[in-house]
Amino acid sequence: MKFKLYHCPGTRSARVKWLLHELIGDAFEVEIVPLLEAVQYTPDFLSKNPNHGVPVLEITAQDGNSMHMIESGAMIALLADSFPEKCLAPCPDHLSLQRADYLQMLHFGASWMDMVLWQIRVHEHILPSSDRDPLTVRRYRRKFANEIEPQLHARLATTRFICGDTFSAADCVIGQNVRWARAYHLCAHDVFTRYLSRLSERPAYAQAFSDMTRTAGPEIPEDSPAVALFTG
Ligand SMILES: N[C@@H](CCC(=O)N[C@@H](CS)C(=O)NCC(=O)O)C(=O)O
Repeated sequence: MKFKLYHCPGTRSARVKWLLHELIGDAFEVEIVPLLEAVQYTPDFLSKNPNHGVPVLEITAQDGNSMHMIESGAMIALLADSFPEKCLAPCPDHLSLQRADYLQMLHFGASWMDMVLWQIRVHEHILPSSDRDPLTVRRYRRKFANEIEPQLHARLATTRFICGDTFSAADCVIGQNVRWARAYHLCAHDVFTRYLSRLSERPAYAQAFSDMTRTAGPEIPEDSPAVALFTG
């Protein structure tokens, strides 16, 4: 199998880049998709992902057939299971509580937690100012602080990683989300600082995030063509 990741630094595609580095080092191709230049809305990119987002993971089989995966949670789950010798996911061969907890945290990160952060992002940084809804931002900031953060805090106060004392692929999702949340001044407690510092000791983590050169904040420049094309 060959892998090619369509990626934009500082976005959800870093989750998948991180896991690929954990699993296969540098043995995959990366194509940068400059989201601010609206490349995700070109016909060529839309033919790969009609939802106009990164990550896209192109998987090419030995017979030359290929497909595009367009959901980061599915990519993480598939990749971790595909390299069992790396031990980044509890074994799928039999039903175990560890496997149930791991899948639950992976999907909690890629769907529920992600959804809350995305609402904040959309209404604080992406929509044109006339379309932004401060009530939505307040609601989801409150939801994150009162419901999401305490669940993560309770886990990380007693274990080194999100599913216990062993690093798993679920940490690639939750860890990237915690970084994302901190850019919005959420997950500010020391327990999250210590979690990120444990994660950052991993060479694959450093590789995944080393391409983040943007020094500007999370705001999208008003003159980016992506603003007018953005659909939510
Ligand atoms: N559910 C998707 C969400 C992907 C997504 O929304 N990616 C954002 C970057 S973090 C994107 O590419 N947005 C560009 C756009 O919607 O125009 C996943 O996690 O794989």
